[in-house]
Amino acid sequence: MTAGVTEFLMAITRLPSQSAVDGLRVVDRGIPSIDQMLDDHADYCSALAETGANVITLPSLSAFSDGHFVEDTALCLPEGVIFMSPGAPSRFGEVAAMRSDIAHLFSTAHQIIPPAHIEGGDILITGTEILVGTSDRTNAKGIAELTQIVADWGYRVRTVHTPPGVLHLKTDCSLLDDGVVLSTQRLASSGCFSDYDIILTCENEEAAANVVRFNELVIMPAGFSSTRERIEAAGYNIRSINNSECAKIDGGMSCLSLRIA
Ligand code: CIR
Repeated sequence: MTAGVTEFLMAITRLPSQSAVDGLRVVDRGIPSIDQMLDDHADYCSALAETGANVITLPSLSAFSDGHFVEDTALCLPEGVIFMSPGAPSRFGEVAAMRSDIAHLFSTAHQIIPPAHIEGGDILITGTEILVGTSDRTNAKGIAELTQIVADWGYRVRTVHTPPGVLHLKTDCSLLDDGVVLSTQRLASSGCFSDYDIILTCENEEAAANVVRFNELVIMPAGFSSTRERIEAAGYNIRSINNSECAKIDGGMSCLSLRIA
């Protein structure tokens, strides 16, 4: 399963709705500007498309304030798609919408069913394994269902622990390359990346840990110059995108797309 963990032909995104002002958040950091969020979303989609990928942008879902965080609704693998079971009740309906939009792109589709819960933000696919973080959104039943589905396709799942108070596993880490991760110190210190080369985010730049390696680009949130320098020094080609508005509702770079090899 080593091929294709950083190479993608297609990405699925969804336009933010005006209702994103009501997106879920742990801490109040102010009301997001939807105009700015839409500009940032357009930049993000341009960066994906610049790599040669086909970028499909789905219409906004006014009934779902977090609907543009498409990553949490599905896991796309070359063998098929697995629709998630969000742990946040307000997000559950997003999955049916995504299923009707993208199931036809895959030869096989599975659905995780409650009380099993799992969100895509807790899943990190590397060249050798699938890491899944337990969190407030992802439970043991969700991980067990996923493990059973992907075992038939030859994938090994390893459960790790998302640090306390952190929304998703990938809030704190990203794959930069096959065998190379970007991680916060608080996550890496658990030892979960002992088999990987690790680039740590710089002090007070934990929010830089959620990036997307997409073909030749590392798409990262703007404003984290020390971590950016560190990633660039390791030879990666960075594109930074303003994330001030999505950050107010706990969203980052990976949440905004489903990536299809
Ligand atoms: C939520 O709390 O569900 C959204 N406001 C943010 C989701 C971020 N998704 C992700 O990191 N994959």
